[in-house]
Amino acid sequence: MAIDYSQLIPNNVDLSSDRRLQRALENWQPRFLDWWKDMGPDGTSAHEVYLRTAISTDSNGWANFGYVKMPEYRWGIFLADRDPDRVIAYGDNKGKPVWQDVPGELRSTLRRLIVTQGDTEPASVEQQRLLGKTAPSLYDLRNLFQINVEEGRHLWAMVYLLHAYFGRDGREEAEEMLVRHSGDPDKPRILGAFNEATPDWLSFFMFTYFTDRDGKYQLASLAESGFDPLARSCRFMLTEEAHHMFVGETGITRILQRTCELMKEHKTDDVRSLGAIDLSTMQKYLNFHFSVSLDLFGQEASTNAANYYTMGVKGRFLETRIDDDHLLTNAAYEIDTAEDGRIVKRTVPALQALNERLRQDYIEDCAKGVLRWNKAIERAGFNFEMKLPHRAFNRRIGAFAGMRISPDGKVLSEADWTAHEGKWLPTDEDRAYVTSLMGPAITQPGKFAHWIAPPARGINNQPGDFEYVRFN
Ligand code: BYC
Repeated sequence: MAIDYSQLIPNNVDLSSDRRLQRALENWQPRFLDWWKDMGPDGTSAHEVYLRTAISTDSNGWANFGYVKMPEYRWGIFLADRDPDRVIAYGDNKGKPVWQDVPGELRSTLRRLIVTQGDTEPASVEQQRLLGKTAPSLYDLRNLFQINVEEGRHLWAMVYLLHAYFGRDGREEAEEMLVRHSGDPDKPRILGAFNEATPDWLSFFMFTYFTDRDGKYQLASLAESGFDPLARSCRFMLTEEAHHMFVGETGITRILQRTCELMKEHKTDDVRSLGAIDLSTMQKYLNFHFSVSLDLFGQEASTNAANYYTMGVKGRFLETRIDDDHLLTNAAYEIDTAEDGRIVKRTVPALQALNERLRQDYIEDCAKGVLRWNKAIERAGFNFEMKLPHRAFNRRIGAFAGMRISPDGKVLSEADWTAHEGKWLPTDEDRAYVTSLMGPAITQPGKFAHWIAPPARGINNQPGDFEYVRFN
């Protein structure tokens, strides 16, 4: 269905046919805009940004480029097209038609998942609020803003579901989305990674590589939901997520390229003296963002995850492409877990291991980008390998929470950990150094900060000196 842009809230859900719902969402809209003004990208209301806006949800329509003032971005409600033959692919309800409404017994479970998902979206916008002040180029500034408006739209996607299917409770949850704030000591965001700061562009690229990728895996699992409106919302959100991860992967590649260039030119590893980011600092940031993102998958053995699956609420990554019985009642899965202070392998019922299985899919996906980063370092003629740390490293959720574990997976005493922590995770000094590189935003078209290489190509094939953002 085409998106109707003539409405106050653009949508492809025929919103005007349900006046109550339309009014409720039109009431929420000004509160969203106030939140965007207060908590969204700082001082940007007059900028005109070369943004991609969806005009329909098919492959031709979702990437339409043009200049937009961000507060005038048409945030709306876009669901992927309905497949009338879709059936639940797994669990006790396998083979039954998907639900177009919320089954009563699944109401609180679904609400909770939708709220958890929705909460991350505005959280990330809040985390990135100040980054525009230090953008390394107009190209990067534009990408930041593109991500910000799309995360705003992803919040709309979840708020629509809450309003349309969860009555008064849903409306209350939608209000709370704008009341919790990232890092707020009294009203924090729900999941840990979304309360960490994103104070600099190295953190931003790591976040979009690692944390947005958790988004990909969680959204893909929810795209398998038997609750069809949720599945269709997530399917469309996934099309946008790919660009966010691209920004992360290429951002890191460009920093690595610049660092290697300077190492080569000056025949030294000490690129800090040359105003660039050294490889070991990049590894520490990687360790931090990877481990914090691993926590987002929940417990290694989880009865919640088993229940979501059995009930047909949340599936596995690409569920329909997996060749098994999609019931998993007799299947087993080996997980890493902790016992008596040691890391051990245990075989558990596969249903309980679904969070861990998704985490494993995610880790394998993360490793692909690391391989490409290492190729870039190797091509530049250096012998340094970026590595993903062990899954138990620096965890706060799950079996390894509270344990001290090195990046190569050795259990350490507190003293050993303290002695080495500064080699593995960014220290205050590292953070201060990276922050010191973040100068005032570079706003001249085609110019880049000293510590990052230009991208291989422009957005929508625009030339290198394209004016991605116009300041008014
Ligand atoms: N932090 O049985 P478990 C994105 C709690 S990112 C705090 O494992 P379950 C994006 C848990 O709530 C994707 N608490 O739980 C990226 C439970 O509490 P109760 C976001 C945590 O239910 C970048 C208890 O521990 N989407 O889109 O399997 C930019 C037991 O654990 C955490 C989703 O997360 C944690 N990390 O939870 C913008 C999808 N982990 O019941 C956006 C929706 C667990 O004991 N959420 N707990 O009080 C879910 O699917 C699930 O809630 C979880 C795992 C994956 C979070």
